[in-house]
Amino acid sequence: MSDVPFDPAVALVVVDVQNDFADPNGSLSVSGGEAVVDTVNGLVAEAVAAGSQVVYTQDWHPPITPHFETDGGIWPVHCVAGTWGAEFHQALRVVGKTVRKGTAGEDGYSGFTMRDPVTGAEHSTGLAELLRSQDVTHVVIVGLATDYCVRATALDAIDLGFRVTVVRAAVAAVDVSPGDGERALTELATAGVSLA
Ligand code: VGL
Repeated sequence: MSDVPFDPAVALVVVDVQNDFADPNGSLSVSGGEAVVDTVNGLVAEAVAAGSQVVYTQDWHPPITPHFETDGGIWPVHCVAGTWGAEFHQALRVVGKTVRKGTAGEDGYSGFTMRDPVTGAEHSTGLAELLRSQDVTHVVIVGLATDYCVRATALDAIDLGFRVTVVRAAVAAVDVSPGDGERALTELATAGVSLA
């Protein structure tokens, strides 16, 4: 059992537990990514038992997007819509709705908002509206990767007025520079995120 106080006003948000990040053969495989799947599944079971809803995000890119280094961005091609890399890790327990991001070529770091990499315009993925329609006030964020999509999702959740908890044992970092994941967690704590 975790010490996360799940109840119906809490939602578990499972960020990007997709093959390209979580599988060792993924194109942007996160070290320790596969190891969080069991921990996430345990939290999913706790959330369901307590009446919390579980929502999943998926990075869902077109094959050509300025997000990818092949088109001027910084990332290897990953999570292309409809491919194996974009599918959830086969061991992930999926029991709730899925919100996709990056679908129109935007930078899709946050589960809440997408940003056009050319114009900078931001728009909602629909996640905040979905959670608010269920009277959710507190989001518990887990998944991949600590220093990108978990970080961006947690910061947006704070800005949107949610209470936010990130479960350390259920996240893993890209760590482009060693320590990026730990620095992201420190930044989140400073921004008001509880670390469990
Ligand atoms: C992510 C890098 C690029 C993530 C997504 O899911 O954290 N990281 N795109």
